[in-house]
Amino acid sequence: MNWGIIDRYAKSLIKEAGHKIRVSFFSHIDIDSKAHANDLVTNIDRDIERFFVKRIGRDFPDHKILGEEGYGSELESLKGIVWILDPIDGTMNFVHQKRNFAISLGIYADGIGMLGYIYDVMRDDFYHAAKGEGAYFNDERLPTLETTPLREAIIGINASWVAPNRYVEHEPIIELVKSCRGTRSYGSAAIELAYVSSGKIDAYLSMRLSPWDIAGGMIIAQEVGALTTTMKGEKPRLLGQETFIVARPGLHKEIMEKYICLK
Ligand code: 2AM
Ligand code: CA
Repeated sequence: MNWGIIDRYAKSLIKEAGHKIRVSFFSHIDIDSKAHANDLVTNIDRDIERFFVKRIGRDFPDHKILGEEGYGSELESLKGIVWILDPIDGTMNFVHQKRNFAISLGIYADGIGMLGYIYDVMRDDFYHAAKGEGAYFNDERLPTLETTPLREAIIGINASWVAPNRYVEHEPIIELVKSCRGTRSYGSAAIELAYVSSGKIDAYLSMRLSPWDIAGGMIIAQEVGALTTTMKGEKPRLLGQETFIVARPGLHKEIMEKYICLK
């Protein structure tokens, strides 16, 4: 397998898709909801996923695609080469803000992350990594992350996990929020993973993420030495919704040991 060719191909496909998304703001955007009223999807999410599926199907017919909008393959395992795609991660931001969303793509070979991409479309910021070859922010090599104590850390967390919820005991999370330097919530798991990998925040946690939210970002995170696990401390399986945490190495342990109590 020539990963260099696939890497160049994927980068140019993502840039082309980003251009399509920016142009879409000049046309009418249809907004629907999926599982519930605030779970948004638009015709652009669907068009962009179809664009990837068509191109990859034409040029790499033996590769499989797992995409949020369901135009790819039905997968029961990650055998073979699988492109895990979120055409727009942060659809609510796409609809309400016209910024703060990303294209997220991870390319896996028999479940092993080989190439990871997060493209912050409106900022034209591109985060990418190849297994064993380091991670990059645009053309800049990202340094290996060192640990930060919680009291000096910025934590990416959605406020819904600080309120009573069905996944995690919220009192320890209140303590977590009080013990860190500050919190942020960007509304795109992919962007938060990119921000942890590039040192803009120090950890990100969520109780319910899908494979396409994290597949690209996990490969980038791994290359800079960030730890990515479920809240049980296991490797994410990337085949269904899971809890998720990414953090600088020592900070991951500190948060998991002191503040995470799953229900
Ligand atoms: P999306 O925009 O592609 O749906 C927002 O906090 C983050 O969580 C986004 O990355 C968003 O991805 C994701 N997200 C929102 N609702 C979700 C759900 N029901 N299941 C999994 N991920 C979700
Ligand atoms: Ca999405």
